Amino acid sequence: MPEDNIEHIDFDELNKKAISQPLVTNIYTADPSAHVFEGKIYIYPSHDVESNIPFDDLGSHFAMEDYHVLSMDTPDGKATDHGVALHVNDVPWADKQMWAPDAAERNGTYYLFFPAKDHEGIFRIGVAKSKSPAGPFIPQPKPIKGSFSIDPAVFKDDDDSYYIYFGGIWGGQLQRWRNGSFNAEGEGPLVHIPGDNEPALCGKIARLTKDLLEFDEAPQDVVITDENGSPLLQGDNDRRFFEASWVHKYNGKYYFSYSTGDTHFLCYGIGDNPYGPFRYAGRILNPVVGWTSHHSICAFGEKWYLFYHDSSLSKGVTHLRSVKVTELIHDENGMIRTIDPYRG
Ligand code: FUB
Repeated sequence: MPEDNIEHIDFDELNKKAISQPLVTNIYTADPSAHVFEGKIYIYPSHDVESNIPFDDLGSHFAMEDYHVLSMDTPDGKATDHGVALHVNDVPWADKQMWAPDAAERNGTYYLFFPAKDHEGIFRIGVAKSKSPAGPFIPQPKPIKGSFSIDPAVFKDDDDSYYIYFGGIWGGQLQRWRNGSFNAEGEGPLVHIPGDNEPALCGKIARLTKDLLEFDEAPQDVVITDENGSPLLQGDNDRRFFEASWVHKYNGKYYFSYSTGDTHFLCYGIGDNPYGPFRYAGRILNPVVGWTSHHSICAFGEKWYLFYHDSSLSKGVTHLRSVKVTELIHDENGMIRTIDPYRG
């Protein structure tokens, strides 16, 4: 139910049909990355604000300036907003657009991974550290060397290796790095995008160094394949990668999930190792109100949960979103049951 349809929506009715309600209403939040730290659920979202920047296909209206951390004792409990955890003014290399972040813990230190545009207008990924999962976080003076694009998600494997997944097309600039360096020509969202019959642009993965502050290897493609093992094509808009990478491990398999962007689905593929390839396996979440869809998947106790967002609280304003949570079910074959965010 993307933005072009919102004038037909009765939001009171829609909210009655919604399978879950915003976790907080004092601020707008989006792109929730959830983790269990110290026995509680910590959520690292974007903090949406009204900037009055006109809507465009590069997402300039997503002009976020800081991050707040939320926490909950249980998935059905009340969420606490811990206030500002990091502000763009405190990050020497960053200029604007503090988009979807993630966090990781190692040896009692918490690391916040976040994208922002640098002073040349190029998205980079930074790291900030704290002794508390709620922050405040102290940023590194420079972004991760060789980092680019948006939507970092950090996955810790059972052998204590940490991997960072990232990338997003259109406003996320992934297509501008297609040939290995930033192409300064042509800002439009579709410039540099492959043709419909070419392999789709891929999200990226790199193992992190032990201190979690740098890439330990050159980023590689995260390939999603179809039922015949061929890479998905760029024209396969209902299934190909757009942004919002996330990885979770279930019964020894690796699940790579992501947003299809302009077709508004959250989808996933299954692989045998963190690098993939990931065989396309289906949809996790049908379209929500608002253009974007972005999520995380997190176990708490015996159950799994999908953290996601929609724009129902702002009555359809695409850049004013609210984080929500609902249970996610893997069936007996390990397939994820598709979730409809509004009943009936
Ligand atoms: O929140 C800004 C951008 O919108 C995120 O980086 C994307 O994943 C989309 O949710």
